[in-house]
Amino acid sequence: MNVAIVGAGALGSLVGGLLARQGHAVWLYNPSNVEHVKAIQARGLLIETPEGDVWRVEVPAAAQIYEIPGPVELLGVFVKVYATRDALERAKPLIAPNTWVLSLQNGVGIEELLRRYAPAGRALRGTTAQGATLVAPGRVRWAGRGPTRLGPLSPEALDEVALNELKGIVRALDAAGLEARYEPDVERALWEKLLVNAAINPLTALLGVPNGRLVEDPELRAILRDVVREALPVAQAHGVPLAPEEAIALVEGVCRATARNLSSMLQDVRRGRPTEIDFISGPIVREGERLGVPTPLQRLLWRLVRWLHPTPAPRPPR
Ligand code: KPL
Repeated sequence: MNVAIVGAGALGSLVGGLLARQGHAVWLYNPSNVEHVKAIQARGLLIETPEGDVWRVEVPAAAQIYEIPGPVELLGVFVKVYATRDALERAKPLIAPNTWVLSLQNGVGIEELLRRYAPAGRALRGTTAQGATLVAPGRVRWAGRGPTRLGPLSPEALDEVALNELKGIVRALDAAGLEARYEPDVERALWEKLLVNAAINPLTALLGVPNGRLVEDPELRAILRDVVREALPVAQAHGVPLAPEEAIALVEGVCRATARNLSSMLQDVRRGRPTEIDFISGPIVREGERLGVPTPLQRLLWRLVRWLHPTPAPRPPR
């Protein structure tokens, strides 16, 4: 399979590198981290596995889109969620009528964009619990394994041949080590992950603590639970079938499983980068308004994160 990874940072490089190891023809593209690209060009991509091995993967990398021979069969979009439109615009030359466009990005709100740029029915969306950190240019730490779920945003537009092709992609991602499963209900999967991110990411970013502290400290744990309880009815309206205690168990379980991790939002804050808050708290507050579900805690978290770390997307809370 011909693959291009647009936004080959930590997770994108890991996914691309794992596919390349399986023999797929992968290109990594990263216009904003030229050092990373140069390091991969010079000595390959190094992947530190969760078991402590280091794999060296020969995979071509580019900082300019025109260097990549297109079109590709699979375009993986791994940029920060607020940079999706730019990334898709740049990647246009790689997209042909048979290209699948896959996003495993955090948050909710880019689905229309993906539909617009992908050929009919070929926009794929999903979530992953795989952990990756860029430890040095050209070197990615595979910080932890976890399930990857993906499916089509417009399943009704796919015939059986296309659906089988898509299931082949899921199998390829699974064989590469990503624990990938076909997800027929993408919306439910996205909103379940959104609930987790909306609870953990703003709190850790504002407090400057690793994920585990949110359950180890009794006061923070009580706050975390309140945030989950408040957002849950909005997630339920989008198909998440969890009862309050189950939702709390899910979020606390992620805090424990990733106890020493810094959330992606805290990492963004520490690196002085814009955060993804508009696509995490934003959908919960807006959907809450539409549904008549008050979400004052989420609104406050959104405003505080934005106040501390302005984001480029013009979506301020009201
Ligand atoms: O997805 C994450 C993130 O940091 O964005 C969690 C699950 C919170 C892990 O850190």
